[in-house]
Amino acid sequence: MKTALITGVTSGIGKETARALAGEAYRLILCGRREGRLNELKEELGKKTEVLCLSFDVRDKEEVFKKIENLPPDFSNIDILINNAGNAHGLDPIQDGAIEDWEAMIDINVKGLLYVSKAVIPGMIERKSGHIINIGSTAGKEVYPNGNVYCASKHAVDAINQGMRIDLNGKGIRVGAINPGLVETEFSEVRFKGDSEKAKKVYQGFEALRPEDIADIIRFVVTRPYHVNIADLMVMCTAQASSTIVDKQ
Ligand code: NDP
Ligand code: 8X3
Repeated sequence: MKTALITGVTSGIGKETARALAGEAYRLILCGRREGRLNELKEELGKKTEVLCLSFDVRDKEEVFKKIENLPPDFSNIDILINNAGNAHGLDPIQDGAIEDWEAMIDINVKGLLYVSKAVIPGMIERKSGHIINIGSTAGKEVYPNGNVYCASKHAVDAINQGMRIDLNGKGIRVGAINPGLVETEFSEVRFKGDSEKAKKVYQGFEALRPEDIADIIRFVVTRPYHVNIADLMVMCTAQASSTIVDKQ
């Protein structure tokens, strides 16, 4: 039985990915900050597979290393790492952006992803086997108005994904990114700081991707034979052509 560690499973893409991988009988390490939600998901998925909850803030590097380095033996050999935790904070022109928002995005989306990866990669190298999936974004491929720092954080994920693949080449580890366009999750609620009306409007007038769509792709990616590595995949809903071109009715 393979073990998958997924960050950010308390909502959206991460939660559906955990459900999809439970269906494939992967042993799961569920990560996120909201312990109540982690436990609820454990309750649900524990009927299908072995599940461990690991609650930490990806920004807290001591906590990240402490938790991952002290996993119980059954869960300590991580075969699949899904670097999913992340969010946008704010949508403002650069001159009006809040420094705390910029810091949150860089600390979570970039530095947090690096901390978790650094804690997991040595075991993969030792075992000469592993699969890392970095959740990027179309925002890591193009920049849109007011997206400035969020787009920068996802461009960094794009570069880190490429760098990881180059540096881990020959070590038996697959590395690839999934770059979704608009997916209806709690993403915009977080971006607009709990303003649900504003968040809902982002996905109105067209059929956005659902988190299940991304989870289905991740299931496909992780179940390919070892010699197949999906290195960089971009996925948008049919109504979306680019970050700024969306066919809204
Ligand atoms: P959600 O807001 O629904 O989920 C975000 C997840 O990240 C939550 O489980 C949250 O858990 C976790 N998270 C956030 N901050 C931290 C932190 N500091 N420490 C640990 N965990 C954290 O958003 P999505 O599912 O949409 O987003 C998942 C990923 O997909 C993100 O990287 C996002 O950038 C990316 N993405 C999203 C798109 C979209 O349109 N929705 C499109 C392209 C990419 P908790 O709060 O419990 O810690
Ligand atoms: C999320 C997609 O376009 O809202 O990364 O930035 S977008």
